[in-house]
This record gives sequence, structure tokens and C-alpha cells, in this order.
Amino acid sequence: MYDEGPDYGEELEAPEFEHLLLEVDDDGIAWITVNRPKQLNALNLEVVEELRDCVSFCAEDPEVQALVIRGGGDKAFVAGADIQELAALGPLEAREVSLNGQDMLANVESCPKPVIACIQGYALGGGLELALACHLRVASTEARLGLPETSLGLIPGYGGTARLTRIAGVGVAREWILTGDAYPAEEAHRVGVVNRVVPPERLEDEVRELARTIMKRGPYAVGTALEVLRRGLEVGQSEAENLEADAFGMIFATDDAREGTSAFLEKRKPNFRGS
Ligand code: DAK
Repeated sequence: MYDEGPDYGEELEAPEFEHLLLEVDDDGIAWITVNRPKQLNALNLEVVEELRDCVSFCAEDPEVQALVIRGGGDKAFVAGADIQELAALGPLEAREVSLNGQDMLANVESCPKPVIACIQGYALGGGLELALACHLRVASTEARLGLPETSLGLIPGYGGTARLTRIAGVGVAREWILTGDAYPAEEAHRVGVVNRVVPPERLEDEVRELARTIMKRGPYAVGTALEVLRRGLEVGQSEAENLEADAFGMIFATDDAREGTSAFLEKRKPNFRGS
């Protein structure tokens, strides 16, 4: 389903960021920190552009096998779009902001490597929308999540109506969007908005373990599954099943599929190469 697998010989140089920290650890996990803790990591235009560039870089970089997005400081993942910036927008600029933001979130959602949101505090408005575009969400018991746009006289503008509905169902999406309330992590977990909830001191380890588990699987299969899941949501069931069958067929042309099945039969661990 993807034209090219990663090129293991290539070394890429990380771009420089003003509002993000990027650290690729020894496991190949890229820890991307939105680092504006004084503004509770609110998303201004620059952060949105940097996030898009950073995710594109990580998607390309053969050193990176999984991405984690988190917020700087201990109070917030991301407390939304930057309200100061929003307040000054006219309709044309708002449209520009919308297109920019949607482009960045599409980049996150279509990343062929798993992207995990690590939510330690507030994930509100555009911040929750960023987390919803990630493939998985792990939250601390201290986190609070919500879409408070209606309390500002707005509606979610970064795909929140569509993504929350697909992830948690229209009943939950209506309640969250109409009330604008911030919900505790346990409630977000109960309704399926987050995958796991752990005490704050466990959060980073839980995210790392989740990433490591996925990284042991065939990278080509993981990327293909992510794409089939994403594209399958955009079409009806029979077309989604066709997409799955096509991708299933193509997987059988990969070295990883041969390696994975042989390793099982030979009772050894697979050595996947992502191709
Ligand atoms: N933007 C800018 N600054 C923010 C911010 C935000 N979203 N959230 C917090 N801050 C700033 C505060 O102004 C404060 O700055 P100083 O006063 O210290 O200079 C600092 O962060 C600390 O915040 P607080 O003093 O308020 O801290 P508290 O612990 O008292 O309260 C809070 C924490 C998270 C409950 C509170 O800060 C809060 O309610 N923040 C706003 C949350 C919110 O409403 N977020 C949703 C924003 S609306 C669009 C696309 C997307 C969107 C809109 C349009 N288009 C396509 C056009 C998305 C909209 C949103 O996300």
C-alpha cells in the first residue's frame, strides 16, 4: 500500500524548532514535546507549522519507529488553539488557520508509524483534536479532556466533530461538544476517548511500553493496518473490506510477511526489516 519502505542507509538531519523539542531515544521513539508551558502549550500558527514539519521529518527518518506527542510542563498536554491569536482573526485568516491545522492533523493521522498522544494534563479544544488525530491516546489520571469551543462561541475547527464521533460515537460527541465541559481521564477512558489511563508517575513508562510492543510487530504491517483503518473509515463497509483484501494481498509480497510466518514455524523471534 506504500510505495517505498524506509531506506535504512539514509541519515536525515532534524530541522530546528522554536516551540517543539524533539528527542529520538535509543529505542527509535521520537518524543515530540509542544513546549510553551506558560501558555499551557496552546497551538499558535507557528506551533502548527512546526508540528507538521516535525511529524513529516519523523515519518521519513529511518531512525524513528514510533512517535509520541506530549506537552511541556506538568499542567497541560495542549490547552487548545491560542485564544489570543484566534481573537484577532478575520474570516479569511480563520479559513487559512483551519486549512493549516487540518493539513497538520492529516499529516499526524496518515503517518505510517504509530503516533501516541501522551496526555498528562489539560487536552482541550484544538489540543484534544490533536490527540484525536493521534493513533492512540494514553492519559494520566490527572488529565482533563474536552471540547470547550462552544463556551467561546465557536465550534471545533480541527476535525473534532468528525473524529470524536468516529472514536466515541455521536452520543458522546454531542454531549462533549454541546456542554463544552472538561471530563476527567477516567470518564474519557470509559467512553473510549482514551485507550489507557495510568497514574501520572506511570505515564511515560506506559507510553514507552505501548510503543515498544507495537515496534516489535512488522513495521510494514503496522503502517498498512494504520492506512487501511484510516481509509476504511471514509467508505462503506463493503469498500472497506475490499481495501482490506487488497492490502492483505499486497502484504504477502513483503519480506516481513515471509519472515514473520517463517519465524513462527521455526520457533524463533522475527527479524523484521520493514519491507
Ligand atoms: N490560548 C492561549 N493562552 C492560554 C490558553 C489558550 N488556549 N489556555 C491557557 N492559556 C494561558 C492563560 O491565558 C494563562 O496566561 P497568563 O494569564 O499567565 O499570561 C496561562 O495560560 C495559564 O492559564 P490559567 O491561568 O488560565 O490556568 P488555570 O489553571 O487557572 O486554568 C485552564 C487552566 C486550561 C482551565 C484555562 O487556562 C482555560 O480554560 N484555558 C482555555 C481552554 C480553552 O478554552 N481551550 C479551547 C480553546 S478554543 C479553528 C480551529 C481550531 C479551533 C478554533 C478555530 N479554525 C479552523 C479557525 C480551536 C479552538 C480552540 O481550541
